[in-house]
Amino acid sequence: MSQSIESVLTEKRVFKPSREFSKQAKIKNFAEYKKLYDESIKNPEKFWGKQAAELLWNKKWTKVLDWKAPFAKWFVGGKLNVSENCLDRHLNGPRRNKAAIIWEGEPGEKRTLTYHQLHREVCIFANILKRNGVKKGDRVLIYLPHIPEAAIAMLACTRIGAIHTVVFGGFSAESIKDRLADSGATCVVTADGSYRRGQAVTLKQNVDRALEGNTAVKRVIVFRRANMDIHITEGRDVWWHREADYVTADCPPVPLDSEHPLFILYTSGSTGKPKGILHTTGGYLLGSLLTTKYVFDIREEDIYWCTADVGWITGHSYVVYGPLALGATSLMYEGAPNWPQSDRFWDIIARYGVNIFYTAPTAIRSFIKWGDEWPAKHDLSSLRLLGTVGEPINPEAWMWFYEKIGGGRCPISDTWWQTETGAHMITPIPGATPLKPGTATLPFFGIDAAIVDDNGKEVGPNEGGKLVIRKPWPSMLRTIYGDKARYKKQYWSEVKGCYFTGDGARRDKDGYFWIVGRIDDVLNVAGHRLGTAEVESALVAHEAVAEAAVVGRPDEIKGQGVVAFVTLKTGIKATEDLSEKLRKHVGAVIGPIAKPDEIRFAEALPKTRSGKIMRRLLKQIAAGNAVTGDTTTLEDFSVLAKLRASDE
Ligand code: 6R9
Repeated sequence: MSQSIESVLTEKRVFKPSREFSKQAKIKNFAEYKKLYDESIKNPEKFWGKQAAELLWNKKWTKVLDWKAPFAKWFVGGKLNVSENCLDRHLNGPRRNKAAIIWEGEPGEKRTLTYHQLHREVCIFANILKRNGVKKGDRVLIYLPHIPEAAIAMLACTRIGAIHTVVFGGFSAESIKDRLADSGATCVVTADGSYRRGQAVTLKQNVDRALEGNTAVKRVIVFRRANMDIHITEGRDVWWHREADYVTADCPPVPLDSEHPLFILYTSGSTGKPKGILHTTGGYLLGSLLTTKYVFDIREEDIYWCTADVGWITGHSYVVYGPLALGATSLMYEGAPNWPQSDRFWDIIARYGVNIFYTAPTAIRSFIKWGDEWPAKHDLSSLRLLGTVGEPINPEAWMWFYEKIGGGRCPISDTWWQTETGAHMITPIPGATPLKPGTATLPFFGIDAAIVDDNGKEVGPNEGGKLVIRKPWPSMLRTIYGDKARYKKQYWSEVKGCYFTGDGARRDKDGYFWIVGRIDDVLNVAGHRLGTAEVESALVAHEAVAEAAVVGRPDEIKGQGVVAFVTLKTGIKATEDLSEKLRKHVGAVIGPIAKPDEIRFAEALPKTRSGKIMRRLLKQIAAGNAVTGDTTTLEDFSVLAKLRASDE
């Protein structure tokens, strides 16, 4: 990892936005960015207070920030409704009949929902929720494919003040079960199934399994997507389309406190259980709206496409809330990028005339592997701006994206941020920021980012350290749901007075941030966060396993792959078959993305004298490197020798 950072730090290529792009952009040059940034940092409350006018308030706030570190309240006393901001306020003008969501299913169906239509669907579903007993403050778990109904269900929750928790459709029954228990959800919204690479995926069946023994969930609302035969539990399960017959399309939005919880989204941390990141109404919406406006520089007539699934924070902020709050047209595609063949994305861009395209480095690396002939077949000239998110982008992948997809004319917004930050934090402003391949460049307005050493002191140019944020910002997480102590410990105790991101980074002489990656026990597999402890817990839960240690190893496409070192219970034989069983087991417990790429059986794991597994050594072994550095605390040297031997 540090080697790759050395090489990117010597990156000399600089790409300035073209005059043509800048002329029409919201922020037109670097001086303009700098002036606004400096003002925003000198007096953040004044800055955010002014920006809050972008939202529609039912009652204006009286105080911008109430900061009792590390607990923040933004826009105190204000009242607003997210769905009213995303829908109703666009209805009295030319946006009324503009496409809000353009959707394409994997098998090829097409749907367009105008703002008027989306508003109507959201009102109907909000009434369905109410009819089924959902009230303000209740938690609703959404487990849907990437279809407009996911956005409709989310917005319907916000309309009545219910708190949604979206679970990615690729997650397992076990994951749903954990999230139901932690959030205390009383209603689940799901579909019979979904499509992935031509295969129908059973969603309702997973929900049924997750609900075994659960008495808290009173209703399961099922959308028909894949015409599958499913089991209906009478008294608990209802069909979305049948319920729609019983309600009207009239549902006034409920004015909610700025700090009313908006959603909980679970993400991996350094322990075995994912944590519920809580976001609230006013600050989150302002953050997602402002970044969508400035970072994607969206124009009224644009077609904007973010390829993320709504099950991730990127889907929340940049498929649904940011673009809709702004009155933009957001494109959603349900399926895989290589279905039915490797040019599906380029085909979509050409057919809809997409202007702004936001995707992940792991996808870009796959595109490169599939070959230049796929994008070359399509007219991509509608594109004006590109974006990436999820992990550091290798400079060569950046260059490929810039040239082969952007035709050398589109700026790339490499956006660094997290589930916890709610919105972009370090990112170019496309009309203003000179770009260097591989860096997310500079902080967004109002974001005070810094790199510090172990003592919390800011480091000099090109010195590595911990990436922290020194001031609160509106779209920050408010807590870990139900666990304030963990929130404090996880984010606000590593570096005094600062929010600790979990990432390592450096700044170059121009102040640009180069993110190295996680420095905690979190892996980044194909842009998705995965706790090593989560995979370990899943493995240890298997009857054959005594102990497990999971590490990442560099992977050309996924960024990181998962390698599990496993010791078995006495009498159990290490076989190929068992290895496959364990991989499947992890897939079933967490979800397919967590399946280890390799299981390595070992007689023992290398440990320090105090009993801590020495992951650093395992990482080196997994990557096929020689073991270097300090091994003096290693309990039993023969363990290391054996692990090395098994490598040969
Ligand atoms: C939005 C999202 C957050 C972690 C984050 C970092 C990595 C995200 C990045 C990036 C380098 C970028 N990350 N964007 N690293 N450059 N542009 O991905 O949220 O799933 O919570 O992951 O992803 O390591 O800490 P989340």
